[in-house]
Order: sequence, then C-alpha cells, then structure tokens
Amino acid sequence: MKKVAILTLFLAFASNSAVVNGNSTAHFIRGDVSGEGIIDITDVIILQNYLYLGSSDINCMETADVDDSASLNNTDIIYLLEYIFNGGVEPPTPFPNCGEDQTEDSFDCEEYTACY
Ligand SMILES: [Ca+2]
Ligand SMILES: [Ca+2]
Repeated sequence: MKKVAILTLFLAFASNSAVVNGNSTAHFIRGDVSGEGIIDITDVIILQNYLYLGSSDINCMETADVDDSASLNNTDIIYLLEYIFNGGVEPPTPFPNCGEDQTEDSFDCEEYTACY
C-alpha cells in the first residue's frame, strides 16, 4: 500500500530533534504540517483546522504551503489529499527529503524537529 511506503520512508527522517526559531532557512518536509516527518491524513486535518476552525497548531508554516504558492488556502488541502489518496503530483521541494524552501514567501518555520 502506497501510504505504508510513505510512512516507512519518512520514519527515517524522524530520529533526531532540534528547534529552529524564526528561521526561514529551516529544514523541513513540505506537506508535513504535523511536523513528525510523516505525510498522512493527519496533516490534512491539521491544515483544515488551521484554515477553517482557527486552530493555531502549526509550528512550521512553511510545511503548510503544500503547493509552494506563497499563500495558504483550500488548494493546499486539495493538493495534499490528491497526493496521499489519488496518486497526485508530489509537493515541490523540499520533498520528500528535508531541505530549505527555494522560493520567497512570508511563512516562517518556528519549529520543525523531524529534520534534525
Ligand atoms: Ca505529518
Ligand atoms: Ca499554497
């Protein structure tokens, strides 16, 4: 099952921990909104709660801009759902490995522990 393969792949990145404070050069995996190194439905739920229910649980906002459009909206949720469940296009880099954002945006990454 594809989801299991993805989980296995990302577990490899979840072993170390460190905190990056307000650093735009933080290393992260795009789409991993929950910040544990795994892309799954939990990330979709957190992003949905953030956008529509006012939840403030996202420690690394860079991860939430799934399509790297420099804005957060329903498109990011759909993009992630398509990738996870429908064989959709992978999120732009940094993905599936840890890395820095390659494009300018206003998002910050206060904490993302899965890449350190
Ligand atoms: Ca996740
Ligand atoms: Ca976006």
